[in-house]
Amino acid sequence: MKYFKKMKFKKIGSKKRGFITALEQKKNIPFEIKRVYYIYNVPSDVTRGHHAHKKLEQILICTSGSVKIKIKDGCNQEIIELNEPSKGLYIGPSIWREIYDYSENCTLMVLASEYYDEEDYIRNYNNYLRYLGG
Ligand code: T46
Repeated sequence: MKYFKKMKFKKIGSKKRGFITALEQKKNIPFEIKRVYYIYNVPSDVTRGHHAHKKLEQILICTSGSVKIKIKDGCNQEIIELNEPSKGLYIGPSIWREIYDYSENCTLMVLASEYYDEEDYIRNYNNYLRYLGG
């Protein structure tokens, strides 16, 4: 799978008892999960991200609160809001992301297809455009 895609996961339960959402690699998660990390306590005026990855695939899930993600592919851009633990955003390789408007109670959980590797990051937008250009 490439590029980016909004995902909706099954909510099991009821308003009365609460809900469970299960994530299973190679089932509703389209890759083997090698790493999970989460981002939290981000001040509302901070924008994180500002990078693309060469190989990494990730799924972002806002397990509490809300956050916005600006996605760019070199030509177009789209803004996606995550505000439900049963919703996710798949981001494949070569996609630029900027993450902002973290609500006070936001916890952004990320499932990643690879271990952390700084060599996989493109952290400069001009270098990103050059990378896309081949
Ligand atoms: C992404 C967005 C959604 C580690 O040591 N291990 C890790 O697994 C990660 C993710 C980060 N780090 C270190 C690297 C930096 O020294 O934590 C520091 C902050 O990382 P960064 O500035 O890349 O954080 P964000 O929030 O800008 O980006 C992160 C991920 O790095 C990135 O892959 O897509 O969250």
